[in-house]
Amino acid sequence: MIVLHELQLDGLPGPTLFHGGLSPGNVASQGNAGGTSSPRAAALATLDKIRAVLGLGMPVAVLPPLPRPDVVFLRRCGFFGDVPAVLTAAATAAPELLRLASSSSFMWTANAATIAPSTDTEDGRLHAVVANLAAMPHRLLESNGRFTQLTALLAPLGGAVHPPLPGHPALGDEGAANHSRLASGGEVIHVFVHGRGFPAADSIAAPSRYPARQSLAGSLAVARLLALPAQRVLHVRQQAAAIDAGAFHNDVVMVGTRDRVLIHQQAWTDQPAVIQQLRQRLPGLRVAEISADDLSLADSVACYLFNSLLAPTPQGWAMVAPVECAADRPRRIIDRLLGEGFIDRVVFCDLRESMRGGGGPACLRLRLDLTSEELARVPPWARCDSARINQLESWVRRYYRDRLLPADLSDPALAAESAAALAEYSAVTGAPLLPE
Ligand code: SUG
Repeated sequence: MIVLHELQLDGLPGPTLFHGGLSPGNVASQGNAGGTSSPRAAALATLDKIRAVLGLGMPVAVLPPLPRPDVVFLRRCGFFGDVPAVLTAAATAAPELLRLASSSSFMWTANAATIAPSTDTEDGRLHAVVANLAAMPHRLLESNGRFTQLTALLAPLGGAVHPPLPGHPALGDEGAANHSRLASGGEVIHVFVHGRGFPAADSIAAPSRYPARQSLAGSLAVARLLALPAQRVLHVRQQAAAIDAGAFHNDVVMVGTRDRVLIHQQAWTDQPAVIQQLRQRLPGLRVAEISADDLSLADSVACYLFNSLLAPTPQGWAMVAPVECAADRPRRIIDRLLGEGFIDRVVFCDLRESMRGGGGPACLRLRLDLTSEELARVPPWARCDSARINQLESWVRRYYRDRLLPADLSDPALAAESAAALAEYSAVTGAPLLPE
């Protein structure tokens, strides 16, 4: 049997990170709209989290930030001249477009793509489908740069990287935030979770407050492109109540990998039947289902317990949880999971800036299950060890501001700092430099 190694792929936030309130249905994003951000604290916290994950014995790779502000996008919207002229004109005529163009939401790498390891696919190749992120205009802008980055990362491994699905809302796809690869007893199932069906044929009530981002049509297309055999695929519907409580992605109420699932009782439609089916098809699967009495949906969204990482390490299962879970009800649940042997240890991370945009530890990484040969072929520009972290920390301290307000986005000096930061990142690491 081929052994797979989990590589965590993290993406760094960029120097223009701000709190824009750009995501309706994301309670944290809405609540922090317009507040002061700290791009520097955000990037340093991501590096601290990576250091913690490396300390658990897991390999990590890192993607550089995407170029922001996205001047290509602004030019396509009719703003011309040099970069300062484009920024000034956009800030005056269409400040909302400048905010979209400046978002650092690519830092939530779980949304970058959906991945199927080479052991699971019909042609024996690793497949990746870049997410179109069509539900949110600021996130839609990530997909082209992501395709370039992931092709550069995965082509040397022999992987097939598929471009994003057409950016139409009917095909909305949010990547691995709505996908889990479960494996136990020699069987594998890829669980795809969607929030809405085909508009004309949807018999299940839609959420009433907030948008459902992941479409069934998108999930079906992604599963096809990943070349997964039908018996390894299961499509599941999110509960409208979970979306309406602020679970804009399934990974806000569930985390699952290999033979472990941690899930809120109100995550899925027909959840008892789906879990029973998973248990039957995956002998030995361990499911920790948390009742609404132990933690309400609203509290789950506030503390992001289910957005913890479940990390298979040489010393057993580790959980990397947000510091918001270190006390009270979520802490009692974690202690119970420790007592039951569902996890063997827990590490808490302070990811305040990311949490303010609605992203916890699991949002910040994309899981890649790789064979030893594939792992050995991860290109040096993406590999991360403690020397690379130290190098990136000093890079962040040189280029990232400690404070930023949305009003600063039209500052040409910020755009120049951002461009200089990316140029140096690429010069130092050899990472591909994307067009600005
Ligand atoms: O898509 N927030 C992201 C958070 C993504 C979290 N990822 C996962 N759950 N996997 C989103 O809503 C906020 C941007 C702002 O408001 O400035 C934002 O895009």
